Amino acid sequence: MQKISLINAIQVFDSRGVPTISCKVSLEDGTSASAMVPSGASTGSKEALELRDNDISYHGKSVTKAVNNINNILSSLVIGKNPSNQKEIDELLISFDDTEDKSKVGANAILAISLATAHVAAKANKISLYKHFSKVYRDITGQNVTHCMPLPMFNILNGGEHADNNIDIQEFMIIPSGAKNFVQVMQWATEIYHNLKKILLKNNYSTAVGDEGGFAPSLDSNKEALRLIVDAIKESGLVPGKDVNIALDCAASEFFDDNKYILKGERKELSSIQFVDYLDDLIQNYPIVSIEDGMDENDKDGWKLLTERLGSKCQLVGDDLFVTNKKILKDGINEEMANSILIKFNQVGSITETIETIHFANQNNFESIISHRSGETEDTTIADLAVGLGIGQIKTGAPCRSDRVAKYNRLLWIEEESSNILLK
Ligand code: 2PG
Ligand code: MG
Repeated sequence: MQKISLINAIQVFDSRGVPTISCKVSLEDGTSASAMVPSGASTGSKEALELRDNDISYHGKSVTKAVNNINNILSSLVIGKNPSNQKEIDELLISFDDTEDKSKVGANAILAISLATAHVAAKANKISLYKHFSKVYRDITGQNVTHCMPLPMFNILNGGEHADNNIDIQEFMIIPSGAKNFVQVMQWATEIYHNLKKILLKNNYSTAVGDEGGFAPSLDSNKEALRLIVDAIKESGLVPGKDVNIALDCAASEFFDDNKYILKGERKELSSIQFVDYLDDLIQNYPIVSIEDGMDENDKDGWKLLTERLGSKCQLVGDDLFVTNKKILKDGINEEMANSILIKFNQVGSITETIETIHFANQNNFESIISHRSGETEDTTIADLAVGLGIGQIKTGAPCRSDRVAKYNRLLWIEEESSNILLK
């Protein structure tokens, strides 16, 4: 195998026009591949550190320190290494940093190299990236994977930190659960999306979109958002609760203050118990099968109550709660919080640690959902990660805006080229 001969990184821009890192890894024979790092807006407090310059340029958001760390420091650690040895490379970078949150060199710097290394290794071995990810999973865990196409959660109505409207719940997503293949998944999702646009227009609501490509109208309540989505599903000739289900990401940490869940859009202030009742009521009245971050990340009692009350009838996903961190997930499982985990590799900062967390979730019967960030690029690595690790679910925004659609388009090509890979 050709060894790594050069690593270089530059500052590029994400879907919000905010600086991020693009990193290219080259091998001795000139083979090269690059990858880009995403960035969140509603971040969990225990996420690995995204190193930014915090000076006057780019409103403090430039990433030249992280870029320089790659070019001037980290590159020398991995030059000469075999790019197929993902774990060895990630561990070298992690141990050089030697902080809990990767704050010395930046999780964005480490992840950029980690991702680009996987891409160049797949290219050098002349295999698809998803097949390479299966190999890396086997190297790290000793276990084989059955490939599958993931079922997406399409975020078609945006609120919270991702939109300038009055909706408190951050993401209203549709899941085309009854579709027979990924082509049909996309047809249903886009038809519903465009019917929702027509319904919003008919009601004189805005059809401007939020950070993840979903519509961002101001509405009377979260229930109104759900009603409009159910109407759009029916208008598409599909049956809510059978063909298409609904998932929510409350991102509740963003509206939890002074021990209260403050729904500004509905002028409500709810205790943890009352907010669990509120979510229970939504589940009973709408075909909701999954709720992410239903409680604030530090409201442990709220999470336990939510899991006890709704855990048997709904997927409860920990995002800010677990931040893709195996240790934090372990504690959460012991305390009986949630029943599944959202996976974002920039929350933890390397492919190896991401895979270790997914493996731990698998061993504990926790479902994993592979996820984008609200600040994205045209990088499609997460599509291959989902297929290669046999993860049945992905969320990567609305079927709108290239930063979101790029991942869905990549999945369409994977299905086209490998007809034996089926929806989970
Ligand atoms: C989330 C994500 C992605 P952000 O909360 O799940 O949808 O948002 O990247 O802003 O954390
Ligand atoms: Mg979330």
